[in-house]
Amino acid sequence: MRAWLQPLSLLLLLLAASTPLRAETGADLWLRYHALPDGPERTTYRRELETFAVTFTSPTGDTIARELTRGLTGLLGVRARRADDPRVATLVIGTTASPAIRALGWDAAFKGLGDDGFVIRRATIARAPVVVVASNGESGALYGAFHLLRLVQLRRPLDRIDVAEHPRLARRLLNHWDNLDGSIERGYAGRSFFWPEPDAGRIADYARANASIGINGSVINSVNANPQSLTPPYLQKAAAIAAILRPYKIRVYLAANFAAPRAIGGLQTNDPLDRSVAAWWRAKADEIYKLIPDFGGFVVKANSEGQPGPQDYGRTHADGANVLADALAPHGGVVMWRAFVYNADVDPDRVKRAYAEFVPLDGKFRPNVFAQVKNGPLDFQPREPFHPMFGAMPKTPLMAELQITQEYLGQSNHLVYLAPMWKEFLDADTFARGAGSPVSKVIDGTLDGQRETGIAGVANTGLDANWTGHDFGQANWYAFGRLAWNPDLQAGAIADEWIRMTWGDAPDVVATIHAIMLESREVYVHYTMPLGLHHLIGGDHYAPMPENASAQRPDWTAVYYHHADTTGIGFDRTRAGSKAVDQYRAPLADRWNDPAATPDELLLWFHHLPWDYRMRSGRTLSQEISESYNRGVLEAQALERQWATLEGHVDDERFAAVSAKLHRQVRDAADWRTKCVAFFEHARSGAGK
Ligand code: GCV
Repeated sequence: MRAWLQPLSLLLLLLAASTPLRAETGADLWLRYHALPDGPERTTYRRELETFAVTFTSPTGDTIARELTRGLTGLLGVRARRADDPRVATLVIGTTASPAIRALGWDAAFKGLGDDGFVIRRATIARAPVVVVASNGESGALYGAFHLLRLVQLRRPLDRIDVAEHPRLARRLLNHWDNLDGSIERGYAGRSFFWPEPDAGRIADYARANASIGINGSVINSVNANPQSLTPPYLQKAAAIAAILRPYKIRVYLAANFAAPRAIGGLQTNDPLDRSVAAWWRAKADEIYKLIPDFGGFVVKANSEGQPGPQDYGRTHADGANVLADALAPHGGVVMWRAFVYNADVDPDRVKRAYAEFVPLDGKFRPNVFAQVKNGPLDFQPREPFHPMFGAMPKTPLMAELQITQEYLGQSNHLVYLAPMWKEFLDADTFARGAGSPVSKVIDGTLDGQRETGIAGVANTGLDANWTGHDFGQANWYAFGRLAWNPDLQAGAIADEWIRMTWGDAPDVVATIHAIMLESREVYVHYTMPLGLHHLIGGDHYAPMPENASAQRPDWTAVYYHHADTTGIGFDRTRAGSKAVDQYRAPLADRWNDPAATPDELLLWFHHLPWDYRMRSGRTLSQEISESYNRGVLEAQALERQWATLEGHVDDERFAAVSAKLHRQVRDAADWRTKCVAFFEHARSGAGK
């Protein structure tokens, strides 16, 4: 047997773990591993888990051992020991490569789990009862170990444990919009831990957190990619980052600038059909794989918001994606070609343009190309219908892009739990193959038989002590990982896990925070952009600016979207308007074409309606808008009051930090109401014209 902790550090760990309500910075995320209360439950866990064996020796095996030592020692208040021999352990973590695991005869259980899946069961080894975490691969053993730690954190009994889990999506990625100078586009939690110099300690902790929720890839630079990121000095840094992430089974991906052949390669052109360009990308891929053998691939933002792309040479998105895909294919890499395009020449309605450019290309992309598509057709608004590309490109794997960083949702000042919004998207029925064709089945490949599957979340992490600026931003990182693993999980269940691990499991604490979280997204919608209104902001994407009419382009204004004037309000996307409804399938197209059949939540997304339009509530549209804003403010105040009841029930430091943020949120909500209600009232009455 081997003890991994020195006595002094053990003492400190135990002391720290057992001090209730000590000040906390939030740095430990949901991996706090605070000691369980003394009692029979803890005694049972100690008996079951005190001595563990990992059946394989590798960097990932060592990572698992370190995490179990840390986690079990903290939770059980006794030094967890690593045994070299599974026969003397009470907990065995292994892969099917190990004779001890094979001898269990569980072959049938491993079928279909892949390398990332795992089983957790009880067994008998050397005539003694053991808990076994077993997998086909080391990644599954890692995820299984974290799953077991989660079960103990949640105080689930292990006496009849029988778990078999595997992820529904193969690539579960974070996209970091981190610039090489260390700034972060739409980042609200401090500077980057990747650039300009990798912060090794922070990156290792980041990797732990990601592995604990099954995230297995990181795009480490912004999609607004600096071509320099593909030059040797930056590739060396990427390789250093990859080395830290590798034991946690996280692959590095890079955002590539389509103009790199000219910008850093000295070529005369970036034309994807030019042979020298193809050769340049092949050589670049070879160079990257020499440095990073498990490199995941490229994400590309092309012909979008001023970024270069194949259309600069009269070529299509498929031509552009394929040249990179061909370079990566021999190494097993993929291209994630973003569909965030909105060329005004394609269609007057911005939300229609991606569909118009991409759907005709279905079947023209190489097999290792994803189209990476935001959840909605505009841009991460508080509420959008799902993007009509989901279900419309059966021959192309679609990678869903969600935004964890709260660009349009109060940034790191407002408490908004995003899982309910993501569930709305994942569960939305596309009707692509008739009723029962949800987005989740488009992206997990089951609807159209895709081999490549994935989801990406734009990260909300930075160097702030608590990682995400707002302590509740952590919940969105956590929820993204859990939904990437299984899109069918419920938002409430995910919240409960996170609350218990992050704040404690006292019933009043769990119930209060649960209620706050589950309401928070709808509250935000009510006081900012109710009834399907969208983009009522200015350049900071934070403060209300319904009067915004003078951005560089019309589709960056607010007036382009709300069309508020004396006749009414809303964007007419019906067959009498922009016809965006017809990018959706029956029966959605007909439903959303008719205001009476459109849910209130999406009404002004699809319809321009008179102010006296009679709502389901009996109120006029104009009254309903004011009512939503008023309600939102009252609800925001209620969130603050609910939180206040937790004083003394959670640690003081985080209590105060969240209280301050909620206070600001209430003030901001009132500003939204004042500004928007007055603006729309003026528009209605024609005042100011
Ligand atoms: C990375 C929105 C954001 C931009 C972002 C862009 C994108 O427009 O405001 O900051 O750029 O989306 O997703 O490419």
